[in-house]
Amino acid sequence: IYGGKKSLPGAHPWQVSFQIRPTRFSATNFTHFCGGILLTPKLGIMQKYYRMVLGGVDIEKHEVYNQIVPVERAIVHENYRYTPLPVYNDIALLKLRVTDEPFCAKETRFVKSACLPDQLFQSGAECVVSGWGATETGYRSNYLLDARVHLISMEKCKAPHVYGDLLDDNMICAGYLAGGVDSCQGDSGGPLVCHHNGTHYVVGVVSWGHGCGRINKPGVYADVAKFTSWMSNHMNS
Ligand code: 4AZ
Repeated sequence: IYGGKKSLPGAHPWQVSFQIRPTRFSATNFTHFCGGILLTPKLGIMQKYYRMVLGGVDIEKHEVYNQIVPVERAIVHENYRYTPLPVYNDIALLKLRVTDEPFCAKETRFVKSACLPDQLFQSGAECVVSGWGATETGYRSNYLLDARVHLISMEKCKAPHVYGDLLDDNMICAGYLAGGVDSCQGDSGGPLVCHHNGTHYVVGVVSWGHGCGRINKPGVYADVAKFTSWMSNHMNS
């Protein structure tokens, strides 16, 4: 996150840290790979997997509120395509493998599932993006950061000096054309959340962008509203 601040514990209870092992044989030493979003106590969304850590803010610490769950199954969108700029249909569903009854993640003050949008959010809406990705220092953050960003209209984001034809209708831009505040590498898979009448909705999934925080190169997100029927089809099967 560029231009962000340390989040408050419990402020992003649907935020997931997806972690991979550096080597095949090390039992511990998982490291943060990318973000994810808890959709239901049994499902999360993002792009790659191994284990998910829920409820945490400091990924270097074992926090008492952490829930660590392996991934049982991943469903990657059938039209996912990494070019790498742009990334098309950058969305996947991951089923949690929860071994203890009641076989799901436990909803707590620090772990909650996010809501899918049931209405359109207008451009200009103020939303929040969070993650452990790269900051303006060039390094990733061990602490979960968040930043306020605005939804940017397709018309503005499709301008030739912004992203032109790289954008498709399943993407949504957020940030500032002036640069400075943005998501970055390591945040991908994580939530872009907007609130309405006291409810938080996952409007976007961090996906791609030309660098981070650059002028006229805002962050590009998978537009969750365009994938809700794809998600419910695959969640029921
Ligand atoms: C990435 O590589 C990435 N500035 C994520 C977000 C953005 C750029 C790159 C947006 O995961």
